[in-house]
Parts: sequence; C-alpha cells; structure tokens
Amino acid sequence: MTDAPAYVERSPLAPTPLIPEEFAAKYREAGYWVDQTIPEFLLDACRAKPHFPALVALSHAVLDETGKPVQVRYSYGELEAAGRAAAKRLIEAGVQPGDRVLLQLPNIAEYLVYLLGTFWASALPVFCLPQHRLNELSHFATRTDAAAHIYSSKATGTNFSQLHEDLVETLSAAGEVAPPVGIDASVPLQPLSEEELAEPFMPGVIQNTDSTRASEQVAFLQLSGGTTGVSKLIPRTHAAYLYSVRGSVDICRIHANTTMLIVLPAAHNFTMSSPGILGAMCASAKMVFAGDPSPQTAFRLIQMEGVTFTALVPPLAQAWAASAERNLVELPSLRTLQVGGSKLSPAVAGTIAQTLKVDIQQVFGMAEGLVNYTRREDDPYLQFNTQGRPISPDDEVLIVDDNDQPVARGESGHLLTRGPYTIRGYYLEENANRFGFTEDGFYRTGDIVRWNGPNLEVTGRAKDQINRNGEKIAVDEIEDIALAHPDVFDAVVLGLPDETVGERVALVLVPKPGASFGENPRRTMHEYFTAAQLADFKIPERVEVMDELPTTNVGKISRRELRALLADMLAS
Ligand code: AMP
Ligand code: DBH
Repeated sequence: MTDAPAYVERSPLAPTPLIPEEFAAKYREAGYWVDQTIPEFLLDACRAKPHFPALVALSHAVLDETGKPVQVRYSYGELEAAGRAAAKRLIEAGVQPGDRVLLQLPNIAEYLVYLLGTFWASALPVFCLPQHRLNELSHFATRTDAAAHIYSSKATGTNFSQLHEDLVETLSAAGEVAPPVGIDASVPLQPLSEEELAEPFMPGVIQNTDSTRASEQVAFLQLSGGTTGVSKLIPRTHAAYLYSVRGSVDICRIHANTTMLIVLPAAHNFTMSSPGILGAMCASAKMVFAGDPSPQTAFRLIQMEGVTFTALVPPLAQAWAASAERNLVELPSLRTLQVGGSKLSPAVAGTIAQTLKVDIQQVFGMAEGLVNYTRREDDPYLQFNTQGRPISPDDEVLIVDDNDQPVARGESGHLLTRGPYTIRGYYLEENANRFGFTEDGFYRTGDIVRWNGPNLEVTGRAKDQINRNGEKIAVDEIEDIALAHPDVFDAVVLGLPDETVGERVALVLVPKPGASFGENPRRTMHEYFTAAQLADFKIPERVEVMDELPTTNVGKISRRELRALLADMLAS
C-alpha cells in the first residue's frame, strides 16, 4: 500500500475548430493577440502590485466558532502564494498538465485561489455553476474526461461531498471515463514554505492545438446556455480571451483605484471577463465578493469597502433600486452599474440610474465571444435604449433575414458574428457546429438585433432558450426529461415573462391516456425533476396539464409557433 495518488492518464484535449491562420495572422498583426498565456497573465497581475489589496471575500476554509465562513483579505502577493499552494495541492492529487478540472465553487475566496491553482497547475478549468447537479456534472466530466472536481463541502444548496460521491459512482458505473478526484476547497491549504515561495515559478503550457504559440492553445472550457440538450462546452484560447479582457478594461475604465463588487456567479463569462475578475486583476484593482446578491449584503459591502463598480442582471438591478428607494439607502462610492445577461428595458434603465445615482453601462455578451458595451461617451438615449457596440474594430457583425440575406440598416434580423475573440465551434459538437456557424465561420447567436445609431439593440430572440435571471436554459433539455416521465405523452417547455426573474420556466403536459397528474401537477413534476438531479433553476415553476396541444386550422404547427401560442395562452 502506498499513499501516492493513483495517476490516471487522461486523454488529450480533442481537436476543436479554431480561428483559421489567415485571420489569426491579422489579429496578431493588429496587436490584438499577444503571446501571453492566462497563467502568465495571472502571475504578472499578482506581481505587478504585490502589496495592493486584491480580494475581500468569505472563506470556506476559515470558519468562526459557530461554523460560519469568515471574511478574509488577500493582497496580490498573498493571492499568488495561495494560488501556488492550490496548484501544489492539485498536482499532489494527481492533476497533470493539460488535464481538465471541474471548478464548482460559489463566490468565496477559494474560487479565485483554485482558479489560479488550476491554471498554475497547467490544467484547464471547466466552469461549472454551484447550481449544477449530477445530471450536468456527469455530462461535463464525461465530455472532458475531467481529472478533478473542485467543490466546497461547506457550500449551501446541496451536500457537495455527496454530490461528488454520486458523480464518482455514476461515472464508475458507466465505465466510459475514470471518475475525477474530489478536491474539497473548504479543507485549508498547506501554505508553501519560504523556500518553495522563493523558487522561480513559471507555469507550463500544454500544446493542444496546431498553433506553435503557447498563447493560441485552448485555455479553458466555458459553458454555453445552449439551445439543444445539455450546455455545450466553449473552447476559449489564451490570447483571444485576454484581448477581450484588455479591451473591456479600457472601455470600462478599470484602474488600480477601482473597487469591484462581484455579485453574479463568479464562473459566468460576464463575471470572468467583461471586465470582471480578470479585468480587475489586469488593472491591479480590488475585488469584493458578495456572499449573496441581496441588496442588504451588497449595500453593506459597497458602503464598507467603498465599491465603485459592479455588474448585475436586470432583475437584480431592479431589486436593488427598489430596495434603495424603500430604505433610503445612499451609495455615494458606486459610480458604474453594469447591467447585462438579458434585456434591460429603457424605462427600467432610467429608473435605476436615477434611484441609485449611477452610470448605467449595458453589456450584451456571450460566452462564445462577442461582447458589446454602451460607452461612457454615448448620450443617455443610447445608454438606455441600446445594448452597446462591440469591443473590437474587427468584430464583424451581420444582421440577416431567415435566408441569411442582409436586412436594411435599422431593420431587425439575426445577429451573426465573427472576430478576434469569438469561437469558430463548440468542443466535440460536430453536428451542432454545422448549424451554429455559417460556412465562413460566423457564429449564429440566435439573437434578433438591429442597428440603432452606432449601437446594437436586442429586439428579440430566435433560439429556443429561456433566460431566467441571466441563466440560460435550453427548452430541449427540459422537454426531453419531461418526455421521459412514464405518464407523459407530450410536453412543451416555454418561458413566461416575469417581473422578478425576467422569464420563468413553464411546462405544458399532455398525459398518456388514463394517466393523471392529480391535484398538484407542479409538485408531482417538481419531485420528478429533482429526482432527475437537474440544476434547480431549470425546474419548471408552472405546470399546466392539457388534454391535447392546440393546433391551427391548417393543422400542423411548428414547435416554435406552438411554444409562442402556449405562452400567450398561459400569460392571459
Ligand atoms: P450564453 O451564450 O449562454 O453565454 O448567453 C449569451 C446570450 O445571453 C446572448 O446571446 C443573449 O441572448 C443573452 N444576452 C446577454 N446579454 C444580453 C443583453 N444585455 N440583452 C439581451 N440579451 C442578452
Ligand atoms: O449573458 C452572457 O453570457 C454575457 C453577458 C454579458 C456574457 O457572456 C458577457 C457579458 O461576457
């Protein structure tokens, strides 16, 4: 017997569609892509201003006498030391260069420490959400052949140690990939010794693409809300991603005096890069992680830490404004409130700006790439009525009709995009990639937009997706699970407009002959979906049972039309 970990040889990252060389050459030439990797960027960020405050957050590895998380503070120098200790722990647990690591932590100090640790162990983070359950995790672990699963046994929402064990059991039973090793981030890290810290430290990079440049390798896998099946994995490369971060820092004017409150889930692309965590680090700014998104928690942190900048989804921004008005709260330090992830209405934008006395910056982005911002120099009409314009002069935007023909300027159409930080395909999704991208490499966003002056305005959505509090839900995924219920003959999932969360998931069921869903179909289906081990936010909040689905007098209607029709019926 030995204590040494069982080193499991993991498969290399599979080949994935990348930006072709003719474009890559142009992006290097323009100075967008520089030869720096994310691990190098993070190390530089920690070393640029080692004595500057980096992070204020709750820690799950430091508890008070009653077992509650304690607030901790890191300078950039301390962050480097903690991140290197995390890297060491991952390596000792068997994580090898190029391995994929499921990172599933809430907004706690350990999130950032293990993010650095994963990159510095030369591994690729897979950005899971704390809400993900066995259903999603087993999919991600299988798809990526993940070597480790980082979680916190102190996190609320579910028993994460149990979830990890269930994951191991499920993968063992399936036998396709070896289960990931579990890393409980609430177990305190062994600090590095003086000698270890004094050693020169330079994270390596793994060649996983044809490019000879370290910076043009795939750095991590981000998740897409997806429109079909379970979330797709988005392969982002170092240079392209860092370009979007630097561009965001410039546009959003982040600097060393910025104090950024991180409220939305840290793993979101918005929170990571627009300008988010990486943007704050790029500028040696101070980050404050909110333990929860409530106005009470956030207002206290804003006042105590002098927060100047934060980012919210529209429903949260509205809730903050309402609370500030009710309780006569003033937030004098807060200057910029970014709002993005779903559509903000102009009237609401105006109210929020006025109540919170902040500049509103709208952000329309996607984990696949393209990010649009309204600019400080835009007039108030543009700031309230549009979702901004792209980061890069070389972001290509096409607005087309159903036949991919450009519409007249100012008309609404499908948004297609291509550019220096937009992917050319999802990871291991050959089929989806054929439909999700044009032949010449434009990403089909599924968003309906129009030019409004120099900016884009989101006017609709063509994809079968529900946007609940900025969390994207593929209707297909939920319908497939509903249809697997033994008493369900047919099922349609749709989004219902909602004041507090934007949209709620609704399910319309047709039972099999003789079957019934009793007095409370919503509860029956809630139990069913919970047993299916699905993230909570995807579980239908409204369930209607119908004898048959509506048809038109012509007979057949498309699923999309059916969803629209049912949404109208349920709304009225
Ligand atoms: P994902 O592909 O999962 O990263 O989600 C990105 C999608 O979120 C976009 O394609 C839009 O549908 C939606 N989205 C993000 N920001 C906004 C915004 N400011 N206004 C409207 N929709 C948005
Ligand atoms: O919704 C998103 O995915 C999103 C929103 C704003 C995003 O990925 C981003 C900014 O980078």
